[in-house]
Amino acid sequence: MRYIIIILLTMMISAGQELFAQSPDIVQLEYFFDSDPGFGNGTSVPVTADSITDTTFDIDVSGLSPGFHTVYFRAKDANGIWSLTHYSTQKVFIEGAAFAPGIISDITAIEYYFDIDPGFGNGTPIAVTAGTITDTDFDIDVSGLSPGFHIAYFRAKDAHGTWSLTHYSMQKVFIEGAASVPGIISDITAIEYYFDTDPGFGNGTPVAVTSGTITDTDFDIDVSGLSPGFHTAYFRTKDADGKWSLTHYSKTKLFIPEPPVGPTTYPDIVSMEYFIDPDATFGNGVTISLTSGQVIDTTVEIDVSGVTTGYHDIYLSIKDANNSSSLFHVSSFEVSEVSLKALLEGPYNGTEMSTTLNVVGDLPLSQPFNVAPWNYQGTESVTSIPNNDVVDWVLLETRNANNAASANELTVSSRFAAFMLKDGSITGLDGTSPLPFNTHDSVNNYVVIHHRNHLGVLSAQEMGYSNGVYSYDFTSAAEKAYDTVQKDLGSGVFGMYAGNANGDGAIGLSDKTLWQSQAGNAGYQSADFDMNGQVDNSDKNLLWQSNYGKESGVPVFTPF
Ligand SMILES: [Ca+2]
Ligand SMILES: [Ca+2]
Repeated sequence: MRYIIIILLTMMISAGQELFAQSPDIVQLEYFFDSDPGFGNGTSVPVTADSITDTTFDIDVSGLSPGFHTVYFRAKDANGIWSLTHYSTQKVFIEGAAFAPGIISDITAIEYYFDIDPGFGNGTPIAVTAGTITDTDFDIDVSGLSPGFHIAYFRAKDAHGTWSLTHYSMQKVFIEGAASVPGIISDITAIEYYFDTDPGFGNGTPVAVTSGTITDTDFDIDVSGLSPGFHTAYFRTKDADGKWSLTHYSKTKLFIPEPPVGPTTYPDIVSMEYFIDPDATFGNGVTISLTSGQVIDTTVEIDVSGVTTGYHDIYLSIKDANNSSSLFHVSSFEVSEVSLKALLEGPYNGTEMSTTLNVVGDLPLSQPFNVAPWNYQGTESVTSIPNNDVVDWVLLETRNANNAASANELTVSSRFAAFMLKDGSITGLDGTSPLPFNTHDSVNNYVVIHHRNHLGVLSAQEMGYSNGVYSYDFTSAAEKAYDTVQKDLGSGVFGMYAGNANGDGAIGLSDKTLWQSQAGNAGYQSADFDMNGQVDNSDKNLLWQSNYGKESGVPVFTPF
């Protein structure tokens, strides 16, 4: 066999020689295998003396043992200096001496072992029929193996005594626990879990489990000790033999959020004020008295005097002990008024109503409707009648109904006493301001006006609404009162019928009876229909008699 090696050698300049000087000629070339026999003792290669040698030569491998060998080369120059020894990266492979080239030897032995190589020939032998190809099934003996996973390794030897590479089975051998009865699955007696890092078998957090070969159980895992971020939960079970299962993990990671940032305690709230449609600068609102604390639970009366009619917003500004303030929108509200106008037939003189009872001081200072049939318990009262235009008290009701016909007493949404002035306008207790309207119903607002000795009237339509003002004028038409129950007072004005001494829904004989009992009396008398301070014949003859039989149009609930 010949190996052909091509080499190119350039002698390196030896120490002491001048740089760039002409290199001395190469005069000798030798090679050897594997072990250096010493300079000049290698196998010599013929070479023509030159400073650069480019030569092709055969190497003699006849004396080499089977296997891989490394070839080394070196050259000597005319000064007797040897070059560095080079080696070929291409190794020389010599087949086994006894081999007949091209003939594959028979496989004569197979052995296997588990996990740890006992050395060639020391594995467990398998019976084999000699042949160049061995296809054989065999049992492997696992009787000596400890519980757990094991890897089986295999190798074969040929007729020349050469071992194959060692192979291993990808399929691992699993040996159950020593106490197991083969074929019988032990009960699961414990489940445990842990997060992220294995604390060791038996050191996880235990889960209550009912013994059984199959355990299908839901359980809570305690994440209270976990740091923020993602965590993996691991689970495993233990059987009655004390063997632990493989450790499984949940593919769904747990995410523990960062705890909220900020102080766990807050500075006390030290002051509050409210604003209506605010100029939101703290200090410009209305101060709310409070005791400093973390939580303020208080009820505040909002002063809306001077607030224009219409919708408004209430804001609350809160300041804490650190002098930080916050503005909150609390709610919206409407300041509304009722602007009503009606006339009483009795005191009406063709132009306006008489104020005689007021002038002579007969008007009571508290609302007079706290008796039957009104039984209104309102506390409206004044220290004095506010002005000379006041004619008398009236009782107002707002009624929230789908239509006037169904606006009976069960639909009353608010009641309040007020003053009627001589021009028919109705005011609050100051005698000038429109009535504040406290009902929160913004639709279906009908209104009723009661008077102590006239027939009450119900608005035939809902009150009109504009910019917070609910208004209704009964005086412009008889039909402005529901059921057209108003008297024509001439000159295009209409008013409530007089003659109803007992204040009920009709002018009848009982009213005359009351007149009879009061006839001749002076003062604030229910039968003084013309309200001149005297109960006399003109009250009966001019008013009661002409209106006898009239009934109020104000609907009354009628149970069926
Ligand atoms: Ca009556
Ligand atoms: Ca009278």
